[in-house]
Amino acid sequence: MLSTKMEEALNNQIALEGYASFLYLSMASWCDTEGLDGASRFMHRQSQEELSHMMRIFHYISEVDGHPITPSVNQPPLKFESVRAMLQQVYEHEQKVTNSIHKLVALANGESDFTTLHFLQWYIDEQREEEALMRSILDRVKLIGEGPQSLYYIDKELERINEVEEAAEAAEAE
Ligand code: OFO
Repeated sequence: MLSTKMEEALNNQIALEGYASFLYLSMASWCDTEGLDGASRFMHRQSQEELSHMMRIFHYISEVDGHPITPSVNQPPLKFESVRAMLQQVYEHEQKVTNSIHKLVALANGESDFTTLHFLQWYIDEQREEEALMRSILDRVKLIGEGPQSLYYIDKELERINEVEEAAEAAEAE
């Protein structure tokens, strides 16, 4: 059984994960209009992942007899200054999500809610991986630089990451 405070905090996390999904979907759409197919596919994948993070919490709240709340949709930005600025924004959003997960962990700990504490472990690992991935992408984007041809190489790099992630997922499913 969740405390009212824990239920509310988990519902806020649902909204944050949901917004991340919509933000990344909007980024995927912008990349597509810019002809950046690799970046668009990458952001579509990120958007789907966030949706699954949202649903994981949604089902958890139901499972422990709480009431998961479907969040309202906030309009994310439609355009982005550059691919680099967009990726930086993703990284910052991931840091915000990590902070929020850590606050949930602290709350669960303080309430001795060991079931939720255990449930949140998955998110701690996921956020560590996401932040590391985004940091490594940003490092590579910085190395490639901002010249006129750089967009081509950034897009190719993101396509390569898509392929690596897809291969990892396929291996996991076997
Ligand atoms: Fe679910 O916030 Fe990123 O991974």
